[in-house]
Amino acid sequence: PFLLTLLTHNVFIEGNYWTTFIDDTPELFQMHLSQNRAQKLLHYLADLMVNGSSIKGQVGLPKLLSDPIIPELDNAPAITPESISGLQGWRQILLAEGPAGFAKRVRDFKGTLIMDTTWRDAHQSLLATRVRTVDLAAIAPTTAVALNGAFALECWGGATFDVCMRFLHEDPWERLRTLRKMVPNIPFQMLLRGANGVAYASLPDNAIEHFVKQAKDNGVDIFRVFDSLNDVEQLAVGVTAVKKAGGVVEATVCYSGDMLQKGKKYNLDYYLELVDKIVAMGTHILGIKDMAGTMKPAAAKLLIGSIRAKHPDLAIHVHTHDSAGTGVASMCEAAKAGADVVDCATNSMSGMTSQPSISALLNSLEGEINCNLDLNHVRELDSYWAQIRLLYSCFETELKGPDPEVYLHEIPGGQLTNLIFQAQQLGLGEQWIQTKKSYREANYLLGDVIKVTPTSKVVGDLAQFMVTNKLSSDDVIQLADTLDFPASVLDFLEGLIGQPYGGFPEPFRSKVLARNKRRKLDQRPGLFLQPLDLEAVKKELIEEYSNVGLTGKAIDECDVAAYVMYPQVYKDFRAVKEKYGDLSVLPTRCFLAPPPIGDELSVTIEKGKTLIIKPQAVGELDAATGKREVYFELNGELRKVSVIDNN
Ligand code: 3PY
Ligand code: ZN
Repeated sequence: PFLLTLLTHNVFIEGNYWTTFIDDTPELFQMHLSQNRAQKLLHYLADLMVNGSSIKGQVGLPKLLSDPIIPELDNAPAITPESISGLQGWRQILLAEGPAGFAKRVRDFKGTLIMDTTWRDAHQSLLATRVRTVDLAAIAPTTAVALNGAFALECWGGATFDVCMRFLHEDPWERLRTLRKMVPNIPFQMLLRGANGVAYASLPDNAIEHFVKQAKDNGVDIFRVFDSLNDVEQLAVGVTAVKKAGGVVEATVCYSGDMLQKGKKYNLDYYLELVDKIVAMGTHILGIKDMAGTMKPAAAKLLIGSIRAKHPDLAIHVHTHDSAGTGVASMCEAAKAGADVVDCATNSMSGMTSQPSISALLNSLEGEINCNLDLNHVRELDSYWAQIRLLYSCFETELKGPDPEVYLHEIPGGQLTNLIFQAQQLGLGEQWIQTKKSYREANYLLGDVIKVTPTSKVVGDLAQFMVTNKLSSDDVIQLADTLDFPASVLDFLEGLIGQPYGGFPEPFRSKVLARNKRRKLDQRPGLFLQPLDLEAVKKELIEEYSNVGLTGKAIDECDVAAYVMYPQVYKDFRAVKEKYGDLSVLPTRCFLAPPPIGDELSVTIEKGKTLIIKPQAVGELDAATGKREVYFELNGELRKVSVIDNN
């Protein structure tokens, strides 16, 4: 096609060209780029029309068939770039006063601030993390105005980094930069898995520092850092990285189980001791992360009240999931006991495995505690998310109400949805009952561990292994030196995820490790990893990708960080981008579902360059090639794409 563009260009046709033609005629190159991009997008759409969606986890089609409508806010400043750039929110305080000053101002605020998790944890927990950047960016300016008084938007990290590249075929760094430009006034928070970054196992310390620096430089303000075993050594890796990058440190305690029950391993004394260690390490804000939603209202009152009494000047930020249906009550108690910030999600993206509803919380605290938000704006903003929930309905699980069994199985919100989804494909009957029972048993077999990514995956893998092989807890103990356990279980027992509180279960650990010829680490795994040669990685990526196609861009530090975190996922992401171009420009309804024949799509591939695409027809199957031709009108011209029919 490049040659064709060249040959049909006027200068060529007229015959007066010269050797520096391409340099002197950049619009030609540009024209070719656009045509190339358009062709790649048509290829994606044609594939979708012939073979259907290949996005993992998708069951059926979106329930919203039109593009979502952006709500108007009553009694609010007009939403223009100028008015948004003039907004004064908590981010302006952070920029003016720095992380320590910001934390002090948060602590001094008379009331309880809200962090909205809709852009990260809520869709991670309810919609398999599948919400795309276009749908976040479309509502970003309205959000900047509606939630101007919020402590932060949680919008990055956790599973979003991996899922962006792996399933949505988009660049997580680009997402961060796009949203940052649109929301200059509300701090952005990310979830960092301590020494694991946003991956599932420890990376060398210098890789974590490099990743965190890019995150800070590209738009993250506040870093919630946790370790999946509450291992302080592991936690410190993330905390040190955030301090070096100049971010706000929110070092976090993971809350597991129900501390009100007698005889529990994780009780009030355990948490208070851990908080003391975190305070000694130095944190701007303390995070309390109840990832399974097992912190009952009375526990929230006792825990937050006790920390507040011991550390009157410490800013405290509390996170929960609503799996048991008590999230609003727990966050109300946390607020009353002295929490400075609590987490909620927009109403249509709240409840069950997600965070509690923001309006439910504001209404519950009305007249008692000031949360610095306008209830009407919160309601108006939510009408967008009601549509988005329908748009992504094909990633919903069959969870219809609260699960009070969460106090027994203690499965974190996001994982609960995943496990239900898997069991759902088998009918959600006996399999699901067994999974929950085995998860509980697997936790005790492993020594009653804190369960959150990645330890929750270890427990989940062991539980599924038990269900599949019909093993009871006793069987696992008896057969420990003969069974082929999942790799994640071996990694955990070796010490590759860190050191659990109270030690590893014995003799179970020794038996399993001996059979598998694995070491026993008793220090954090990062101490055994060589620093990564990041310059060499960059060179390798430049060599690999600098000549790839016309959709590529120069390799930068963000590419290096993405590759280091997820090497294969990054490579696959680049391959999909080479094949289809930048898919993030497609509206979600035709990213997930084939556009109907005769439909008209308007796709902006770059500023000022919009494609009008009309699918026209899908041709007959060519038995010899196994292909079909798909016809489109592109900006008024007929185009044809051949794709293999995989059906
Ligand atoms: C994550 O690590 O992605 C989590 O959401 C943990 O709760
Ligand atoms: Zn969470």
